This record gives sequence, structure tokens and C-alpha cells, in this order.
Amino acid sequence: VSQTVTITVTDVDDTDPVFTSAITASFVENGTGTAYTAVATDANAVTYSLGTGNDEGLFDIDGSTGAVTFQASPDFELPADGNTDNAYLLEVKASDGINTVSQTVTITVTDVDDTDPVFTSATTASFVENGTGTAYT
Ligand SMILES: [Ca+2]
Ligand SMILES: [Ca+2]
Ligand SMILES: [Ca+2]
Ligand SMILES: [Ca+2]
Repeated sequence: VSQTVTITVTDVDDTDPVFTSAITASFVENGTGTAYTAVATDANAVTYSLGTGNDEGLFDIDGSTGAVTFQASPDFELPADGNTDNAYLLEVKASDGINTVSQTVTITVTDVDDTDPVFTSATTASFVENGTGTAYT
């Protein structure tokens, strides 16, 4: 006897997501909100996450939008990144549920003048009566 057997090959998503977002961004100190947005394309829905081992612990990422935010507003004068050079390094991951790819992103915190001027002149002066000219500088 004989029988006919049909073997159907089923599809597996074996195509990696592809990052289209930049690998650098800059962010003004003392700011809040999105510092960087990870974007990767794939035939399927992509979810985002952060790696470990760099400065990722200082950031949050929105798994569906890829928006990266500082957990605490960065201070240029007190950099919190590993080597305190205001260049924050993080590994961003994109997954389609099966395949995960990553890229390393550098977010550079830029300086704003947030230091008040400081008076160095004396707080008292004396001036001889009947005089003219500069009384105090
Ligand atoms: Ca895919
Ligand atoms: Ca500052
Ligand atoms: Ca750094
Ligand atoms: Ca500053």
C-alpha cells in the first residue's frame, strides 16, 4: 500500500530588526524628558530594552516607543556616567520576539551656565567729603 504525506514548512521570523536611529544624541543639562528615541524596523512589532555594563542604570526606556529618559536630570558639573566625561554610554536592544539586536548609543550632556556671578568687590567703602570721582567699584 502507499499513502501520500504532506509536509508543510512553517515560517519562523529569522529576520533581525534593523536599527534606523542614530548612535549619538546630545542632551542639555538639568533637562527632563526624552533624551533619545530608539527606532528599529521589522516585519513584526519591536520591543526595546536596555543592556547592562555601561551607563544603562541611569536611564529608563519605554519598551514600546523606544524613548530613553534620564532617571535623574543630569548635571554637567557633576557627571554621573562611569568615567565622568558627560558622554553616557548605553546599549539599546530591539527585539521582534525571537531575534534581538543591539546598538551602543552615546548621549552627550551639554553645559549650560547655571552658576550665578559672584561679587568679589568690597562691601564697604569710604569717601572723603567734598571729593569727586569714583566712590566705589
Ligand atoms: Ca523579524
Ligand atoms: Ca549644573
Ligand atoms: Ca562616559
Ligand atoms: Ca553648567
